[in-house]
Amino acid sequence: MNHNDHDIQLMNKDISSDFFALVKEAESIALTTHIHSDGDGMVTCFALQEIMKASGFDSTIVTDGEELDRYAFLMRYTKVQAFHEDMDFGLVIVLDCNSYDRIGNRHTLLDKARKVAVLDHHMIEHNHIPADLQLVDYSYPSVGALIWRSMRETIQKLNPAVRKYVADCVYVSILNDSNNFSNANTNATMFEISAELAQEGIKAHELHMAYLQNHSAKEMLYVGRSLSTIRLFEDGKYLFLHSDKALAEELDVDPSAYMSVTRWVQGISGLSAIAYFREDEPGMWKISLRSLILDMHEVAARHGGGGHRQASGLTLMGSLQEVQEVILHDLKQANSLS
Ligand SMILES: [Mn+2]
Repeated sequence: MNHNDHDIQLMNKDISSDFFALVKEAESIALTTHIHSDGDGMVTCFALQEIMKASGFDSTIVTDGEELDRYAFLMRYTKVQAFHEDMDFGLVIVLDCNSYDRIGNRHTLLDKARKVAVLDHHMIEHNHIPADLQLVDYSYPSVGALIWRSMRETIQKLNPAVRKYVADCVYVSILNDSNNFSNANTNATMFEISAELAQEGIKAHELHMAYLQNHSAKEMLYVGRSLSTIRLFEDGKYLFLHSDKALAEELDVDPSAYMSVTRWVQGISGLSAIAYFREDEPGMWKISLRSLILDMHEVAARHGGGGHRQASGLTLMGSLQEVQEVILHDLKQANSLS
């Protein structure tokens, strides 16, 4: 593997020709995203797969084998395979992720690949994935939005049905990463891109219903039981809640397939920060941090995690009490955003 780092950081720079130069010379192509995939990284994989297919290039989306039911309304010709160690692709395209720390077992895909492309909108972390084509631009609200703008030349030439499909995917990526235009990243760019998507004929209300409101009764029970664990610390400054593995087993659900529980507590008044603890394996807690006033990225990065300044994630090992003590300690030390 021989990678040069091309740092293309200019908003509105079209990467179509650089991208298709890699695609054309690749004998096989994989698309992938970060561990605990979400409606940005995964759905943008769907969109980019369609864009390539429309130009005659076959590709495979490589997952961790997670449940993709919540995206069923966007999966028509989608070609997906769960990762296994024998997989080998000429070109691997990584979306919504730029760090080996967030790619899990699929790092072997990158090690074997002849070429790698990284398209992302997260802050560059340690263990940065070297790439032959890299576009990491924090100014985009989602990686779907980044594709929409930075591959505009290609997207404009697609037939209307494919272009509409891509627009649907990009809109869902924005719904996901903005939590329905309510997160702090909601800005003029987000509305401008959404207006372009509306002009392509997307039905915003239908996509909202299909993506954000299609909860199963079991999912709501899981959310409700998780909400019942809310505890406040330091005079109500920090809100903690959790879902342990036993709850997922009792309800027979795959929580990684569900919408983040944190969206149900964001907006509670008077808080400095929220920490949600989800036990994915016994004693292994995936922790989501949210704050409007403290630097969550710095707290997460201290433990090998990452994300954005107001919304970050990390993983810690231990009992619930142990990991909550670590996070409470770090939140008390956290720097203010200013
Ligand atoms: Mn994203």
